[in-house]
Parts: sequence; C-alpha cells; structure tokens
Amino acid sequence: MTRHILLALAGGAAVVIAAGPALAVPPLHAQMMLATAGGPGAPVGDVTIISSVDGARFIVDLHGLPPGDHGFHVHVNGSCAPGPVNGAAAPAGAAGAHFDPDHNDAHMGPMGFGHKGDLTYLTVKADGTDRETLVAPHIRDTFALKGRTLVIHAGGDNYADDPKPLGGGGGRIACGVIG
Ligand SMILES: [Cu+2]
Repeated sequence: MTRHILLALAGGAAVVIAAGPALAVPPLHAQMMLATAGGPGAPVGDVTIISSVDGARFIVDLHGLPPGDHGFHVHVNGSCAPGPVNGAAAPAGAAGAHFDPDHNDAHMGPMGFGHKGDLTYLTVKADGTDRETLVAPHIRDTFALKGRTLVIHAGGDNYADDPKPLGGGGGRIACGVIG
C-alpha cells in the first residue's frame, strides 16, 4: 500500500495529518508456461501487471522463448489447457478469444479501439529472454484482467486482421493465467 502522509506545521502548534488515497488495485501476476498439446509445459518466466495513470503496465520477465517478435494478448478465459481453435484442438486453446469486453470484434493493437486485450508485441532477444515494460493505455481497470490469460503467439503482430486474422501471430506458444 502506498500512503502519503502530509504534515503541516502551523506556528509550531497545530499538526494536520492527511492520509492520501491508497492505491486500490494490487499488482496481478501471471506465471508463463510453454503451451503444448498436452497442456502447460516448462515455465518461461512471469509477467506482473500494475495500474498506472498511463494505463496498465505489463512488466515482462521471460526466458526460454524463440527469438523474434511474438504477438502478446489478454485472452478471455482463465485456462491454458488445450482446446479448440478454429475447430481443431490446439495448445492453450482453452484460453479462448482475445479479451474484448466492449465487443469491438476487431484486432487493432494496443493503440487502437479494438480488442481491449491487444497488447504490444514482444521482441525476444537472441538468448531467448525478454525483459521490458509494456503500457496498455486502454486498460484502465486492471482488476478486470484477473482470472483471464496472457498468451504469447508463434509469430509477430501487425495490429490488424489483414492479411491474416488477429495480427497473424498464429499458434499459441506460451500462456499464463492472470491472478
Ligand atoms: Cu492472442
């Protein structure tokens, strides 16, 4: 909890103490695991989500991933189990679709007004690690993310549904439930 204590001294006699508002939303966390046909696999790091005046901040600390760009989104369901994607069983398919509480039904990236779960894509270094902080300006209510999932895709993300749907990232390679 963050607390601001303001002490005002008037003439050395009166003392006024004002406690500022505490941050209402505690940080959220997701332990990320490889997504496999048999369910969650090896751990690949974690993501911490905090509220800020600029929107939700995603503090990414990952390892053991393929180098390059990877689509990164909040998906709606709180499960990383295999499940159907476009009619076929797929790793982390149970995570469901992109988090879209406003029913915009469009993939537009972190700055667009499409899925609220559209985040900045990850760029994994040659050594398989990615440590960065991403801001999602449209996510003002981080509590709404609790019990959902973070999903990392095999490919990058062009923040559009063309030429391929959902940024073109394809299959799901890692997943973590947000709690
Ligand atoms: Cu996704």
